[in-house]
Amino acid sequence: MRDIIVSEAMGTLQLASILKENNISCKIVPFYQIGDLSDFDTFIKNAIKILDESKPKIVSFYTRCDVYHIDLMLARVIKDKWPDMYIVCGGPQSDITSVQTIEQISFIDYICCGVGEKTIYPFFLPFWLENQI
Ligand code: B12
Repeated sequence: MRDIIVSEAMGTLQLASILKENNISCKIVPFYQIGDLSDFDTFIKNAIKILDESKPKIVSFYTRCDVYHIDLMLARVIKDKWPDMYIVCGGPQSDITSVQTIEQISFIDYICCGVGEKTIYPFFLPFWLENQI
């Protein structure tokens, strides 16, 4: 837990705690827990294994310029394997490239711009309810 607090973006932690307070389950998976990015094939295999175990309705990326290419490569693999899984981006990089990303990258379903504290619960609730039925 301490590792996640030290390494994970504060924005992600804030949003996860809002979901938790509202009884919507979510899991934060930092890239370093998935694997070593220099061995990308294993990194992808590990990511698929993690997602296969939990089968989330939504995968959300906190995007930053230094890792946006990784987010997008992983998102493409996820969408190919699970077309019904929604892929969402938030954070500074998708914020500034929101129009270009949505226009050019078909496997990104939503981009949440700006701060997310007021958006996260109303945005996630319908997906959560759909999953409960
Ligand atoms: C604090 C900070 C850091 C801290 C991070 C501490 C931490 N654990 O979070 C430190 C010093 C470690 C850091 C390092 C780096 N940083 Co920095 N950092 C910032 C800073 C000043 C504030 C970020 C912040 O916490 N904001 C407050 C939170 C609450 O807002 P937020 O992050 O935007 O998150 C909100 C939204 O994005 C949205 N959101 C996000 N995801 C989602 C998902 C959904 C579904 C929804 C609805 C909403 C949503 O909701 C969140 C909560 O409101 C910003 C500049 C700025 N003023 O924003 C730069 C900034 C984010 N950093 C930046 C960069 C480049 C880096 C480094 C890569 C620099 C480097 N070369 O090493 C490293 C990366 C380190 C790493 N691997 O994590 C850039 C990113 C630019 C970009 N286009 O991506 C920024 C924007 C600075 C800049 N103007 O260049 N950084």
